[in-house]
Amino acid sequence: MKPTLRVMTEQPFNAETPAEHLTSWITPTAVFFSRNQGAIPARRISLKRWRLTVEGEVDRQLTLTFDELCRLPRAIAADTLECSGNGRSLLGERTSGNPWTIGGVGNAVWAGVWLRDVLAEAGLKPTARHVACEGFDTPLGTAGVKFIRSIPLAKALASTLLATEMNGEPLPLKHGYPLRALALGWTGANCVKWLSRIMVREQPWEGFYMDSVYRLFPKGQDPRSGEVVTAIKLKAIITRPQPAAKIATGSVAILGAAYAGEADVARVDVSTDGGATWRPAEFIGPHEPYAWRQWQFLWEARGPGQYRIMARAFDTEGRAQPMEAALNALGYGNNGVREHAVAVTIA
Ligand SMILES: Nc1nc2c(c(=O)[nH]1)N[C@H]1C(S)=C(S)[C@@H](COP(=O)(O)O)O[C@H]1N2
Ligand SMILES: [Mo]
Repeated sequence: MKPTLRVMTEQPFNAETPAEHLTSWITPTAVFFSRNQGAIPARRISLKRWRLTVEGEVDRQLTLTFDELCRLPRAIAADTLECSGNGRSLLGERTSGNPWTIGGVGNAVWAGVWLRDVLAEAGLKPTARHVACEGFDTPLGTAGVKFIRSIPLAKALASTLLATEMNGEPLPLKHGYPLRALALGWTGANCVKWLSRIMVREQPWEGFYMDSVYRLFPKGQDPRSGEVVTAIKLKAIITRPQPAAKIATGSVAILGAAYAGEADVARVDVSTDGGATWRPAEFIGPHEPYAWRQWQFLWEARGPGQYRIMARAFDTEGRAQPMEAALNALGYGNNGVREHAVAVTIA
C-alpha cells in the first residue's frame, strides 16, 4: 500500500503524517508532514540559475551559486521538525488554524552547510543581531505577503543548518529544494524553505509572519504582546496502538517518540490507568542532539475493559511535560499529556 499523508488543505498544501508512520527514528520522506503558507513551486528550479544572496549588516554582499555553496565544509545533523500548530485539534479549546493531531512532526537526517560558515564568508558587521531568511515560493491570497522569518544571530551562529539534502537525497521540492534553513530544535516556522535570500539585520524582521502569527498571546490581545515561537517544547507521543484500537489481552508493546527541541529527553513515563500510576518506558534506537527518541513500554494487559494509556516526557534539565498545555490565541505548542490518551478495548 502506498503510504499517504492526511491532507488538511490542498491549497496551500498542508498535510500530516499518520501516526503509524511515526514509529521509525527516521520519518520516511514520502510521508513527512508538509506545511505551506504559499504555493509549492511547480517544478525544481535549475541549479544553474539558482543563487543565494547574503546582504545587510555584512562586510561583503554575497551572491553564491549552488556549487560555491556546496564547497563550504559539509554539515550533517539529525533534526526533529515540528510545526508550531501541531496538536492544535487536540486542545480543549477551539482555535483557528490547521487541525493537526500528532503528525505535524517528523525526524530526518539533513545535510548541507552551516549558516555560520556562510555568514563568515560575508563577514558580520558589529551591528548584526538577527538573520532573516526569505524563500522564493509565491504567496497565496491577495495580500501577497512573502514568507520571511528572522532568527537571533546567536541561534544562526550556534546551530542553524542550511540543508541541501534530506535523508540522503537532494531536498525534495516540497521540503524546500534546493536549500532550506533549519534552526535545529526550533519549530518549522523558523526553518525557511526554498531559501534564496539571507538578510543580516540589526532588528528582527517585521512583517505578517513575524508579528501577527507564530507568537504566543492570549485571545483578544495584540499578537505583538507575545513572544515569538522558537524552540520546540518537551513532548511524548504514542504512535502505537492507535486511539480506540482493539487489542487482545496479553503482551502489548506501546510505542512512541519523545522530543525536547534544543534540550534532551531524559525519561518517558507511561500510564495505562489514566494517569493514576506511572512507570518508565525504555528507549530504543539512536540518541542524537535535536532528534526525538523512540521508546517502548511492554504492557501486560490482563483483563478486558477500557484503558487509558498516556505518556509523559521529562528532560535532562529537570523539566516535566505539562499535563495540560498553556493556552494561547493561535493554539501553538500543544504539548499537554491528555492528547495522548487513547481508549483501548481488550478483546
Ligand atoms: N518558504 C517557506 N518556508 C516555510 C514555510 C512556507 O510556507 N514557506 N512554512 C514553514 C512552516 S510553518 C513549517 S511547519 C515548515 C514545514 O516544513 P515541511 O513542509 O518541510 O515539513 O516549513 C516552514 N518553512
Ligand atoms: Mo509551522
